[in-house]
Amino acid sequence: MLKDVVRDGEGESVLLLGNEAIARGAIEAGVDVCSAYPGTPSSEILDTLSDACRLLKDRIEFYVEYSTNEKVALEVAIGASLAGKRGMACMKHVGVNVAADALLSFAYIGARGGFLLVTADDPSMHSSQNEQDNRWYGKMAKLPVVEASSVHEAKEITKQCFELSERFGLPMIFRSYTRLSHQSGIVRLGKIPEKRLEKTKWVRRADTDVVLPAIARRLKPVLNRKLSEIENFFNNWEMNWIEDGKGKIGVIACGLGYAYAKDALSSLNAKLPILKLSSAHPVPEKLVEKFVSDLDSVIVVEEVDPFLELHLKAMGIEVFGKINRYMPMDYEYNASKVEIGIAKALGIKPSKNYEELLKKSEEISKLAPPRPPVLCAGCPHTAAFYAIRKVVNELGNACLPSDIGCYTLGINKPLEGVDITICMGASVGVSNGLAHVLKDKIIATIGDSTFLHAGIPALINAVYNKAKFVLVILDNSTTAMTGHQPHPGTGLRACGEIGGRVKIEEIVRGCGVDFVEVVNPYNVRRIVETLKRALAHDGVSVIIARQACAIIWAREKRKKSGIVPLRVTEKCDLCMECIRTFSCPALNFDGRVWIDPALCVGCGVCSQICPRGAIRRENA
Ligand SMILES: Cc1ncc(C[n+]2csc(CCOP(=O)(O)OP(=O)(O)O)c2C)c(N)n1
Repeated sequence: MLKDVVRDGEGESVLLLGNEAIARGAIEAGVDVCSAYPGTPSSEILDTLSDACRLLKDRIEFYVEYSTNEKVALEVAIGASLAGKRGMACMKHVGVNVAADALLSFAYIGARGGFLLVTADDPSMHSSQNEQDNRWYGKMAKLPVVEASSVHEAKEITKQCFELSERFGLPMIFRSYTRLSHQSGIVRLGKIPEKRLEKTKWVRRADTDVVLPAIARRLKPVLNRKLSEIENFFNNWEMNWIEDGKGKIGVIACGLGYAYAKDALSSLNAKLPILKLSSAHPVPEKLVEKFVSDLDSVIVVEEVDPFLELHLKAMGIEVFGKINRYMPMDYEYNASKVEIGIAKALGIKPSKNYEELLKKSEEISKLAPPRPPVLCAGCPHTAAFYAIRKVVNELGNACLPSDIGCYTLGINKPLEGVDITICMGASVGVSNGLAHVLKDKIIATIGDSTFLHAGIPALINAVYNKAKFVLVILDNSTTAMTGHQPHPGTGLRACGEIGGRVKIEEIVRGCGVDFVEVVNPYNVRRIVETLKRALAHDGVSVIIARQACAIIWAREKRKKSGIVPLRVTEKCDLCMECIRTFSCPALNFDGRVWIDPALCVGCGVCSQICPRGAIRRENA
């Protein structure tokens, strides 16, 4: 909990969320600048630091910001490092794709003040569009990647990363994942240093900081040298260790894989030798050689890709891993999956009949009614998608590219407002391509945070290359999906101060779009009519559907005037139009149609949809 993150209790043990532990590690390291673009499972790191910087300001001063996207976040932390300060940028795994351009070149320059990139991977894709393993970025960028096997280690390793970064002149990458970021564990607190964020004097070092080809050519071997220096260090790092055991087969486990392997070995009652690694890249080869010197083969426990496994194979070590199907190639691990893999490699039976257990659990889960995630009651995105669907039904067909955010749930029946989702900003980019080859009309949707993150260049492209489509910016004035973080359109900042507010309509006009209209999606007739005019416009047209996120809006309303829910009157003749076409979760049917007053936020959209005029405000 936050109170424990900011606790001044050196040596005390507290229960922290993995992401809180990472935040605490950065605080104990005396971080100067922290930046992030939110994304599950990384978001709570900066959310925590955003609160902590206010609570700790009399003791330790550090700067915190939500950046417009991950590339900017990374560059903010790079700026701090180049000025000799400690910088940390946090993002989810796919965020590193956005930031990669800066990362791969900054690696050549190297860190001055300690630099840490935290990437939170999402094995099993609990809330992500892919399952990429960001250790490959370490290999590609020639940067160290470290992992933790527990929440306490996450704190300790985060803290150490800043020192290691300064000692070796290397930007460090800490790879977390959902099960580490979102688990709670005991953490022994260290000291919170006392420090001010003093401004420093710029020292020009253009011979390393300007990566012109001639300079980059000179820096490349320097980077390789630094990487082998840190590999030497990792051979003796206290976060990597060997545990003795019996037999000729050992286990090499990386990060959280170590925790799974320990559980699995204990269930199997097998005392195999273990090499626990927290340095995923570079692989400390001398330590590995020492470990395998008495062994015939090793079982590798790592998530997601056979990253270590390939390296070990290249070292000539016989491996039981993913490639030869002892360990699963897809999805996250757990203790039983690892136990099954280890048992297979050892030629013994697992401690339980997991196949039977799995079959039983599948049967049991079939008994539970399916409960797919839905847009909230009163969500303005539902109203916008309702209007889009109405217009599309009149057209007969249309293509509906969309983007990533709460609104991706518009994919479901009856709205069916999402035909394509790829990555943040792609709705606009893909519409550009579709516009040149499709007969059908195109109505794209994108959230406000996503538009500011990655939608703008593609919109400029549409103006420049005359791509004709309608873009609806679903502006709920927050980054709802990841926990209501503010963004430049809201003007609020992570440090709690008011910032400069960027107006989306002004950006859109500035991009050269001449059809720009702001509508409230709760006004169904108006948004339908605007969509029709936008479709008739010759060129790209933008509608900003602006209405605050229902959660925030309803919270405010409850505090002020209170919510007056809607109710279904006796005029209802069970035509079912509201349930069939609008599907607000507050609407219910059990022989009669009724509205759950506990869920209704009083947006009134259902009353506009009802063809019989049977839905009215409670007090009307
Ligand atoms: C590159 C990248 N960074 C972060 C995320 C996590 N993420 C998914 S959607 C989203 C933003 C959602 O905000 P907005 O576009 O305003 O839509 P809302 O959820 O508020 O409807 C974020 C940060 C991601 N999927 N990809």
